[in-house]
Amino acid sequence: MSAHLDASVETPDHEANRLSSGTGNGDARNEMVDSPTGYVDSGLLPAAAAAPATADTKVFDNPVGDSTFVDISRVRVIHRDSVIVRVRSAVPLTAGQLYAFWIDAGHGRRPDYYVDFRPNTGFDEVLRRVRYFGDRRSRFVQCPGMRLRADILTSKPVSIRIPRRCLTNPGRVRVAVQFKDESADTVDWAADRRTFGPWVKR
Ligand SMILES: [Ca+2]
Repeated sequence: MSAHLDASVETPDHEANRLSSGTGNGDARNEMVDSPTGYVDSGLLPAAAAAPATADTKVFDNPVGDSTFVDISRVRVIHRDSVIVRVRSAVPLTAGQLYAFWIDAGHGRRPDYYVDFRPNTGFDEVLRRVRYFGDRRSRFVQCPGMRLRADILTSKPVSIRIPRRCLTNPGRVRVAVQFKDESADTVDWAADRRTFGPWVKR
């Protein structure tokens, strides 16, 4: 994957944003291997490469009982070589829930990336590029190494892991999370509706 660290990319945001249907992901991944498209902001590459293996972690709690069928209780954001988000639910995970994450990678005050998924299902290693909450454009960023986990058979947190290179190696990130019960149409947000948790530095 180091082949993707191409410092010659001038506009990584745009270069990395590839129009995609979201299907045929295997082909898209192969395309990426052959492509010089980089995810890394060339200006940040030397500093990122020399950075010590430090990490920052922020935890923010969410009220229990503020929603039905879905109920976030705690969010932990870890900023290492990947951004890892673990979300505790106060109620058991069930089929028919949708877990949505918005990531602000520091490019202005709005979200930059979005991903959602359902429990116990496969997923494509793809992030959606967004400009604001509710943005549903079909602009995607291939993100090899991304992991999305939600298992209704365990009590483990819902978690995502997104390599920093997919986010153009941000110096800090913050995350907003929404759990939705699609049949009951109830939602719970953390930190709050369309509101991010604290910044988490690298
Ligand atoms: Ca809650």
